[in-house]
Amino acid sequence: MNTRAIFFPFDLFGSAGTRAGVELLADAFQEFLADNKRERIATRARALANKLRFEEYTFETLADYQDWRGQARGRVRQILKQNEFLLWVTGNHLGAIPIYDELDASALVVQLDAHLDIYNLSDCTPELSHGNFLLHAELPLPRIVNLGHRELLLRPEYIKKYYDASFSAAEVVSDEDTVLGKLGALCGDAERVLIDLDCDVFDPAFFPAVAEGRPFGLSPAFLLKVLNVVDKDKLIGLVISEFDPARDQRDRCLETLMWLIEYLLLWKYDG
Ligand SMILES: [Mn+2]
Repeated sequence: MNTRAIFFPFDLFGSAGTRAGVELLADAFQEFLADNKRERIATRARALANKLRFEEYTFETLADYQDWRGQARGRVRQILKQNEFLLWVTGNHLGAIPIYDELDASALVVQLDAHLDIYNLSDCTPELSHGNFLLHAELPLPRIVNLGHRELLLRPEYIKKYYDASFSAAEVVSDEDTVLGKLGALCGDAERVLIDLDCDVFDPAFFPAVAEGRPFGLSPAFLLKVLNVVDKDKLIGLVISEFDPARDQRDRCLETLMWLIEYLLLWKYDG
């Protein structure tokens, strides 16, 4: 199974500045590929040789935004059909909607996000945005489980309309084993699993480089525990969004994401 690493710097309608995060990660990813190619000592990275394909989109002109969602959906559809592993790095979380559009209920999205993107409150725009895009995604939605949200106001019956399950950061912290057990059961029932990481799921102490950080978040290490309960053969992709490098401190958020990407790829290809 090859990996298609796609850098899709979409950041309209929320979190302007995250486009630069995608560009930075694209550079770092290419450096990672070049380093692996150059290395003469046999390292674990040999397992990745000829498996990774890099693609980068640009949004430089108005024309690039014409039918951005349809274009992206087409590309995602091909990749899913070819059974390639999808690494999709996008600007704001709305840049993940083409993937939600293309998945159906046979897939489970493990969504790590401080927000439940179904906001309909008085101060929210009814137009498509990074805070409400699940209301606009094509039906049927994939099954979605949120981990790490800090939502306090939305009512459970409303959340249940869109989410198979949701575990707030407070629930994760209070009873991590139970949450991971339930997550494992949900993954067991799914044919395919995709991890959707909105960087604002992390606590700002670990990850300051997001536009709207929220306190009481998760630690990056929690993600490793999530990977432990996901069946590797069912995992079809990793989506990353909302990395705003202008707010980074000495590149530690960039390093967090690159380490995670490398860890996941080596885990996938080298056990
Ligand atoms: Mn979010």
